[in-house]
Amino acid sequence: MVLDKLGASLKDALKKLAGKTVVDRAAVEELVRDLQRALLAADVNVRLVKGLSEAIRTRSVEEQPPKGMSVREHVLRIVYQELIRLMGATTEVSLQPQRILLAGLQGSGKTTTTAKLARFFQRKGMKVAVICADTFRPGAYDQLSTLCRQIGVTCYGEPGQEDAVAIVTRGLAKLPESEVVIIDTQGRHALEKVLIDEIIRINDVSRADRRWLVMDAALGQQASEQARRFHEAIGIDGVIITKMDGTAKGGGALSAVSETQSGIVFIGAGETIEDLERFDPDSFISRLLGMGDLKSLAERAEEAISEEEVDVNSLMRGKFTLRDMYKQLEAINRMGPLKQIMSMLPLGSLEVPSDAIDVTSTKMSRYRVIMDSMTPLELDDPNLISGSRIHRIARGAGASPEEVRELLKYYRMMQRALKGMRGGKFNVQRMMKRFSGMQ
Ligand SMILES: Nc1nc2c(ncn2[C@@H]2O[C@H](COP(=O)(O)OP(=O)(O)OP(=O)(O)O)[C@@H](O)[C@H]2O)c(=O)[nH]1
Ligand SMILES: [Mg+2]
Repeated sequence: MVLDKLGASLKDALKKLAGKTVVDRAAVEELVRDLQRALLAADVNVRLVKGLSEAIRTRSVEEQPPKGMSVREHVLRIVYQELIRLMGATTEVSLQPQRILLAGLQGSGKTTTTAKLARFFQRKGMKVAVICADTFRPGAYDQLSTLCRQIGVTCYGEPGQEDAVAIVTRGLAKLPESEVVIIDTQGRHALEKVLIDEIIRINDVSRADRRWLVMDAALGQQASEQARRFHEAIGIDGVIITKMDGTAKGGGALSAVSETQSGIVFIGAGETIEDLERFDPDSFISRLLGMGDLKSLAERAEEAISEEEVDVNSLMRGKFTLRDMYKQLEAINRMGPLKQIMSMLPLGSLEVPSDAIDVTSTKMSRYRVIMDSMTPLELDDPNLISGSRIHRIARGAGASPEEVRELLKYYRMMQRALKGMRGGKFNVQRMMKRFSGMQ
């Protein structure tokens, strides 16, 4: 896996959060600092790291956890979503006939990637050809044609010819049969004007369908500037990051993609023609964090939200019965035992403090059992419940009268909290958090 080190430190940061008994502002702040450290060490753009930190802070405080999701899971989910956002858009690779123009600085891996891409489309059953439009590097045509020979792909070039634009025009005219044509261009060691001017002209004459920027993963912080300049020149609609196998600093190139308003299309992680991988932000982050399952946790939360059961309107009118509270407890239960959810997170060998999990979920299920032995009338109007009813309910539930009183106390606390909240944002989850604070 590329970026192992970044993955490890991100995982550590999340483990630390998972191990906390309470997830409050201070815990979020600590998490943000840990994430910053990890991302900056991998050379992720400073401005982007700041943006991500802000987003995590604000969203953790302002957004309400989806029904049935704990604050801890809510924060983890936000982190996950923001990391994905950092990776830019999800890209599509069309399998229609198309012309692809590759741009990039010297040595970024354009020529190698041209052959890798030819292989990719060839494997999809498409007829592929490439054009060597690099008139700058000596032996550029030989390098590309040698690679193409290995995979039986046509390579058009005119060694000795100096006009790259003319080569592209003639090449395209000679390759009418090809469904995919990939154009390899020259690279310079810096963003010289000649380089930019030429790529603009090649882009025009080739009428390229895709303009992909090839960037070396080791670029670090300079990656953003480079991406921006190429984007201004020809409008980059996808980035290919090469040499991800050889650096711990790939975060710079990975995050530079946000400068182009596009996404990472492929990742090169090796020198052979087969070493090209499609890039999907979601699965990349999941793999990086070692939490393939976090995605399914997020999906479960979406489901829980869509099964909206509590009549928010009646709650807003001030009517909050034990029945509503029961539904809340059920929603939480539907998410599965907290323990199971925690086990989906990348905690590895970490022991989650059991009082953070067990007491809360045990108490929740106790409360549900107690409510099961109440009459419908009592559930709708908890004020009816006093003296002898308390004893009856307790007996029916195999509980002590004390427990029933505790439940009623909790109910009143929630009711009060709701009244105080009317007109403001409705957040049963936050109340559920107080629930765990009551232990
Ligand atoms: N390890 C590794 N090496 C790579 C990868 N991609 C390219 N390389 C190597 O990087 C070096 C430069 O690659 P080229 O494809 O020649 O780069 P270029 O952008 O065409 O360079 P110029 O034509 O000079 O601008 C070569 O030695 C490649 O083998 C990769 O994903 N991993
Ligand atoms: Mg080259």
